Amino acid sequence: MKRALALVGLAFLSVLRAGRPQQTADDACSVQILVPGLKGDAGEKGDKGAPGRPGRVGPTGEKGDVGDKGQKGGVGRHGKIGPIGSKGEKGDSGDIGPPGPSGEPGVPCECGQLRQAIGEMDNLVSQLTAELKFLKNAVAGVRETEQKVYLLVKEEKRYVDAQLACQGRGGTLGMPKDEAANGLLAAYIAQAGLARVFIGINDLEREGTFVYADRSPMQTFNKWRSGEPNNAYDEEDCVELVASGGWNDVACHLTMHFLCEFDKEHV
Ligand code: GN1
Ligand code: CA
Ligand code: CA
Repeated sequence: MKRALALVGLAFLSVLRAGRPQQTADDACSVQILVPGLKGDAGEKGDKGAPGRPGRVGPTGEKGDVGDKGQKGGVGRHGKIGPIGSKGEKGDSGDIGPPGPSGEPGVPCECGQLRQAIGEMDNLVSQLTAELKFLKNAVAGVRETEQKVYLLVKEEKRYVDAQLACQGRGGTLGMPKDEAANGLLAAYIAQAGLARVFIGINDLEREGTFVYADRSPMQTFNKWRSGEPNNAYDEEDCVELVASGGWNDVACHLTMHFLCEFDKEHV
């Protein structure tokens, strides 16, 4: 502790004498004080220092100009197999092949007569079917498709009475739901020399929403004549088929001939 105080005192004195000439050792009353000497000459140039550490990474530079187009690369690997394409059109028939080898000799049988009878019956069935078709068309005056039988009724009735008359026969007013049925019915009334008949389509329940007589909604198929349905005079809620195949909405209270339709399943 004492030693520390002495050093502080010495330092104090050296501050007081700053600027005076340096004292010598012969000065009896002086206290010996250590003062730095004059600055020496510049030393020789040192050796080249070791290379410094790399600097920090600088900020991202501006995007450069688009470079020249590179050379075309080589053909790549095969890609994944694509989806199966749509079926192609049927090709032409091939040539008739060579005849096959002869079969085994048949077992002698007693059924020759039976076969002959079956063949004759097949012929008869075909003949009867043709005759029945003729009778249906020419005598009963009906037309048919695979599922339906159509009957043109040459009685003049209003729409609701026409529908009741068809129902009384076990059917409904005719409901052409595709081009084939509509074409068949149009030809039917044209052959009969009629211009128009009621068919089973109406918008009685909701104006503008036409449904078939069995209440099924109209699908995409329709044969409206140009400008129809127009609900003329604000009173046309029933539909007529004209001989050219078009549809027109007409007033339900008009009377005209009509077409009935029957399901073959129920005939
Ligand atoms: C007929 O009566 P008229 O010519 O205005 C038809 C309408 C058709 C119209 C087409 C009873 O009306 O349903 O929309 O032609 N009415 C009758 O021009 O046949
Ligand atoms: Ca209407
Ligand atoms: Ca109309």
